[in-house]
Amino acid sequence: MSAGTAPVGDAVVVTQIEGDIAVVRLNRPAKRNALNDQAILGLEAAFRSLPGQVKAAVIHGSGEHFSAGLDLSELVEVDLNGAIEHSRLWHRAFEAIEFGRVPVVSAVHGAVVGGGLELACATHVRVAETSAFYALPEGQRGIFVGGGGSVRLPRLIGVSRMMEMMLTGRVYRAEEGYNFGFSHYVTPVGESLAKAKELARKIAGNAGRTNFALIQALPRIADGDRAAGYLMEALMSSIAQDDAEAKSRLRAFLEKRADKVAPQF
Ligand code: 1HE
Repeated sequence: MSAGTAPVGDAVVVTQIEGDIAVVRLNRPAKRNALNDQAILGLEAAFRSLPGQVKAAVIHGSGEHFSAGLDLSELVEVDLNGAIEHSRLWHRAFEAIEFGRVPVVSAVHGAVVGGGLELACATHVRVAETSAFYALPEGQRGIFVGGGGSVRLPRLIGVSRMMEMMLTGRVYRAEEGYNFGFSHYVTPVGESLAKAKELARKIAGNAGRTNFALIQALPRIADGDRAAGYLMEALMSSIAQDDAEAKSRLRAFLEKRADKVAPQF
């Protein structure tokens, strides 16, 4: 078994608190972590109720795959109103991840497809095992992305590549996905979770206001117009700088007590 571990009880989403990080696990390996309503509601609840001590989180999946995407058995009988509600439910849950209180690192392996890929793309840092593969089979199933994929993926990989993936059913491998932005790291099989936890711990050690600026202000600045962006940046950088935490970190560097920037080969 790779990044996944044995399922715990019946919960579809399991959260464990490890010091200042939360580890959230999709726990439906028999269905390849296909995302049913229970899983989406479980993710939303997990990210909306993180204890105050938690400063960063990790998401990963039990079994041989990160996620097979939407549980297709839930879609067959849904009418138009139900379908809109369903998509809006996913939007709320994934917004709770992307614009929640803490930065989130995903550890992915095996299938990272459809809604599973949309979920991974709602996280801030993605670590993929060499077993990971990416696809948007919605195109072949006669549907469209509904979990925010049309908003998030073009920003990561471009409209053209997303269109090609959906039109042709293209499956990309881990290294290919790394090259165009699906993941920031590629690890050997079985090592993504440890790497994701290491990164989450590092992120948890950042100044709180810096993490806030990165997950709340930066994406809004990037989405908005330049003039508003410069203003927001001036405000955000001043707010971060004004904190005692920033002042003590700056002093530590000037007094040669802080790490230098060093390449990690
Ligand atoms: C499922 C699902 C699912 C597996 N919904 N039940 N996603 C897809 O179109 C991907 C569909 N799944 C697959 O292509 C494959 O299952 C995998 C490549 C992910 C894994 O293959 P494998 O051989 O390891 O597993 P399997 O034998 O195909 O599946 C094991 C069980 O999980 C089986 O059920 P069982 O009762 O026969 O044991 C499968 O039916 C079940 N299963 N994937 C329901 N997706 C908000 S919009 C988002 C829109 C989308 O995400 S569309 C893309 C959906």
